[in-house]
Amino acid sequence: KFGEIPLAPPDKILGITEAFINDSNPKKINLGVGAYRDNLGKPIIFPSVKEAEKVLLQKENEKEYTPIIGSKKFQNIVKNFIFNNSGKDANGKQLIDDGRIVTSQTISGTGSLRVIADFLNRFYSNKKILVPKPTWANHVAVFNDAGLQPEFYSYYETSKNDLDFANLKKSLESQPDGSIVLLHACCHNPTGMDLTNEQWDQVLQIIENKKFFPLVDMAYQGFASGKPYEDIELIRKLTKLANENKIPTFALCQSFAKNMGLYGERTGSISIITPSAQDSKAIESQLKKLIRPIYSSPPIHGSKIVEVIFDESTGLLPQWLSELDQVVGRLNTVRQKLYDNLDKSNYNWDHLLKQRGMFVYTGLSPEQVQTLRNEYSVYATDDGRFSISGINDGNVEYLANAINEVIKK
Ligand code: PLP
Ligand code: TYF
Repeated sequence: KFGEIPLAPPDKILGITEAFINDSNPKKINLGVGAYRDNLGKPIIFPSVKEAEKVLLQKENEKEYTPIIGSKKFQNIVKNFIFNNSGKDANGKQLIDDGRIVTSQTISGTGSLRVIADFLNRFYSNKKILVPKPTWANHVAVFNDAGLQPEFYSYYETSKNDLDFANLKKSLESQPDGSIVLLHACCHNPTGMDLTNEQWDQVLQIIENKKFFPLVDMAYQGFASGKPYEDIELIRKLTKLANENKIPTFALCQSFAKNMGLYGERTGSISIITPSAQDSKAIESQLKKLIRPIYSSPPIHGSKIVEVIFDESTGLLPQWLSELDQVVGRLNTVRQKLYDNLDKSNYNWDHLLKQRGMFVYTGLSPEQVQTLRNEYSVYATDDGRFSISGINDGNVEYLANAINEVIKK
């Protein structure tokens, strides 16, 4: 009955912004949500995106529904962007040419995760999905709601502020064959710590041996190196293994929210690598059947922006890549500035410089995070994750000082 519906707790990440808004301290800093801010603390629209919107304003002459899985043009852009960078990734190209990749536009990365989770729940033999500990909180919520059974594998050792690779391997090896395993492509959320190429090789060997189904989440492509084409080493390894039929199938969730700043446009994709072109036909048809009764078809504005940016005649692709590089450059600068201003006499902060992407995973306790919030109006999630785009020249010293005071207590 409606009168008996219990109150749900606020979202662990988005709830932080609500508390931040209600704080009247002029020095307050929001390090909660992972969305980019410039050096003045303001959200941005990439100039290349604005240009693309101008093109659309002039040329767009319909707002028709796009097909259930998005336009062919968008699908092909995504396939080539991720699996066949400028024709240079022979393995990805082979999979595309062989008709072994089914791509659908989705409602950003979250929608992509939900669609593949629903799909796996419907068609995959195994419901267990292994996720790193820790992982983005919404992963667990999405998989649970889709009827899968998330379970953690070791990933990070908070007491050492470092990856726990030995236990990562052990915990994967102890799992039943055929489980689904979630991998963060780069800029692991929340820790910012990724596996090295050699470590990926070892993990992929376990995945091959145990016949796991890899599900890759790539929300931060470009944020590790500043260059999207350099951040897809894991995908390159997987496409090679798929061609060799060692890991014949996997799926990839991708989003333009962060790297093109299209957060609210909800523009992303799911790609499923299948054993054969014939399987692709069936899988694509089932994907349509699954999506149609949920939201029928995806929104078009964001995907049209992507289409214009990738249209060579506009010249916007190199512009976007250079703007993305600048965004990542600023994040690296504030990461370094925060590090420089932290008191290292009694506390080791070196892990901050090993982490990549939008976050630093400080290792501060929930109590210390609370103190930062209550006494300094510094808002971060309870796990000690700081979204560093909230840091800028105007507040980095205040922030570092607040942290220095809190760890003295
Ligand atoms: N996956 C991870 C790890 C994320 O951090 C995010 C967003 O923060 C997403 C997926 C999905 O984001 P969106 O739905 O905005 O594309
Ligand atoms: O900061 C994070 O990890 C994310 C960001 O619809 C986010 O939770 C916020 C809203 C949304 C998707 C992702």
